[in-house]
Amino acid sequence: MRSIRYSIILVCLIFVIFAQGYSDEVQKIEMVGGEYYFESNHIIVKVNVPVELRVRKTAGFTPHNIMMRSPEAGKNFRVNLRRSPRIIRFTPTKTGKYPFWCDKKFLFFQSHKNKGMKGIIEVVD
Ligand SMILES: [Cu+2]
Repeated sequence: MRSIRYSIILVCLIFVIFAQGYSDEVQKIEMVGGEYYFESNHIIVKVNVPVELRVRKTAGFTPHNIMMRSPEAGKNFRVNLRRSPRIIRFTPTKTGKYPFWCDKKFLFFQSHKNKGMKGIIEVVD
């Protein structure tokens, strides 16, 4: 009788451990960067839930990147874009609106950011 009780407890424990492992939610977002925009340029994510951002660039020779400089909110990266998606993972740790942009610039021309290649990640509760 005692061993049955222990078996049941053990099975429950294993179930709880597995359930936790699989309940990890990930917010998957796809994005495209081109001349001179991001699609989408306004993204809404939940705070403290991991984000997987898949960003690719449109055809063409103009180089693009995507960057964020909000380390206080868990977002700090600069990734060059390619035709195949680059995967950027982060977990937003604070609510608010945080900018992202492309900082590429050709000679004395305007930066891509100033031409409109920018957006906002809005982190909500
Ligand atoms: Cu660009």
